[in-house]
Parts: sequence; structure tokens; C-alpha cells
Amino acid sequence: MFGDKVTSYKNIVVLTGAGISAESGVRTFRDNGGLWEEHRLEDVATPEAFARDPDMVQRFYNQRRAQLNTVEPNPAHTALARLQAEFDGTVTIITQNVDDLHERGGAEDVIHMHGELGKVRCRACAGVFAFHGDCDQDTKCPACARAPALRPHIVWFGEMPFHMDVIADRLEACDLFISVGTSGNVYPAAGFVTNVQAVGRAHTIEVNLEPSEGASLFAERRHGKAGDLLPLLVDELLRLS
Ligand code: BV8
Repeated sequence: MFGDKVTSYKNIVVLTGAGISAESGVRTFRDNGGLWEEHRLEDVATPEAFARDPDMVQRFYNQRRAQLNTVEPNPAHTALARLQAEFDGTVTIITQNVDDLHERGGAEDVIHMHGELGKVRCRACAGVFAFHGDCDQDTKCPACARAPALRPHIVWFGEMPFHMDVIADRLEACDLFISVGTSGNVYPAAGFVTNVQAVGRAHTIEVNLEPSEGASLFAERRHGKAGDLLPLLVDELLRLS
């Protein structure tokens, strides 16, 4: 546990990816049967794709938004919420995921660096609105009433991730960085472990079904299902705090 020294932490940062929602039935991107097997990333998750075929991109997100009504948080989501509630220190959850399972599992102040399926943004007035139905080119902006104007409030490839300033501060301050359920393919998220180690103070743990692209960068690796491993890790951390 945490190498050969027992230690207590004060500021934990947890980065999550699609793998933490896999046991809830939400499809990942790069596993077998993943989303990118059916759609080329370039055809549905870039601004150019939206400009080229907005109806197809809207359909891609409408399908995933509708699936949110059929899935539930799993023990990995609720374990992180328990850590946030009971840990004597700060616990920041940064997610690459666009689902709402962390929140529905009880987590608070989740940082959605790649946006959220349950929100749309107006390209005319820049308003951001909760949205849970199907959005298409005829859907009017709730504020300025323009159409076509609404797009998914999602960070596409080539776009600046959200909340990078807050993320940088939390990574700088953390003494434990845990990465859960991500393949380590997508930047800047895949570089966070390197950012943390550049500061030099934090212990780093990867929790993933299999070694990620960045596995060798972590001081500790726990491979298996997040729904099994994360509750055990949270128990260990709460015993320490
Ligand atoms: C940016 C929203 C500048 C969409 C997403 C070369 C060429 C071109 C571009 C680049 C390049 N090199 C780097 C880039 C930049 C690019 C990038 O990284 N491209 C990659 C493909 C190389 N990045 C960007 O464009 C980003 N913007 O760089 O702007 C900048 C830079 C710095 C600072 C400021 C600005 C924007 C990236 C965001 C793109 N949008 N999502 C949508 O969701 O529809 S990314 C998309 O991939 C999802 O958000 C997803 O979360 C994310 C990462 O994937 P993972 O979450 O890791 O999912 P994956 O399926 O890959 O892996 C799942 C893992 O879980 C697996 O390892 C599996 O083993 C594991 N697992 C499965 N089951 C379980 C499990 N683990 C535990 N338990 C289980 N049960």
C-alpha cells in the first residue's frame, strides 16, 4: 500500500476516464465495442465534423444523452463520493467523461474538463443550458431564440478543455494523484501525471483494467475493474486519514 511507507495525504486529485463508467454500461471509446469503432473520431468529435454534418453530430450526442436515462452509477462512482465526504483533506474529481454518473453517485464539484452531455451551448449568445432531450438544428436557444444555434457543450478535439486554470492549481497542490479508467491517449489529461511529478511531491496511482499508455509514469499501478478496486483503495485512504 502506497509503497513501503505509511503516509497521510491532505490533497487528493482523481482523474477519471470512460473506464470508470464502463461497469454502468456506458460505452468507452477505445475498448472492443467502443464508440470509436462505429464512428471515426474525426467524423463526430471535432468542430470540422460539426460544420460538415451537424445533423450527424447532433444525432451522435442525442443517442449518448438518451442513454444516460438508462444507466446508474456503479461502486466506483460511489466510492469516490464516499472519499470526498469522509476524507480529512480535499478530494478533487477531474473527469474526462461527459456523463453525469459522478454527480448521481454523490460526488460534488466535479470538474468536467471535456464538457457534459446534459448541457448545450448557444453559438450565437454563448449561453450554456441544461438540456436532456434531443437537440437538432431547429432547436431554438432558450435565451436568444435563434436556430440553428445550439451545439453540445462538449470539448471536441482541437478545442481548449474547460477549467484548465483550476486544474493546474489542484495538480500543483496535490500530494496524491489517482488516475482511474483512462487509456492515457488524450491530452492534456494524459499529461497530468507528468505535471504532478514535475512538482515532485505527490504519490501517483493508476487504477485501470489494463496498463494504460502512461502506466510506466505512475509510482503504483492497480489493474482490474474500478468497481472492485476503488472501494478498497478508498477504505485504505480513509484508514490513513
Ligand atoms: C487540446 C469529448 C489544445 C468528446 C473528448 C496530435 C494530433 C492532433 C491533436 C493532438 C495530437 N496530440 C495531442 C493532440 C491533442 C488532442 C489529443 O489528445 N488527441 C489524441 C487523439 C492524440 N487533444 C485535444 O484536441 C484536446 N484539446 O489539446 O487543445 C490545448 C492543449 C493543452 C492545453 C489547452 C489546450 C481536447 C481533447 C478532448 C476531446 N474530447 N471527449 C466526447 O466525449 O464525445 S476526448 C474522449 O477521450 C473522451 O472524453 C474520453 O474520456 C477521452 C479519453 O478517453 P478515455 O476516457 O481514456 O477512454 P478510452 O476508451 O480511451 O479508455 C478507457 C480505459 O478504461 C481503457 O484503458 C480501459 O482499459 C479502461 N477500462 C475499461 N473498463 C474498465 C476500465 N478501467 C477500470 N475498470 C473498468 N471496468
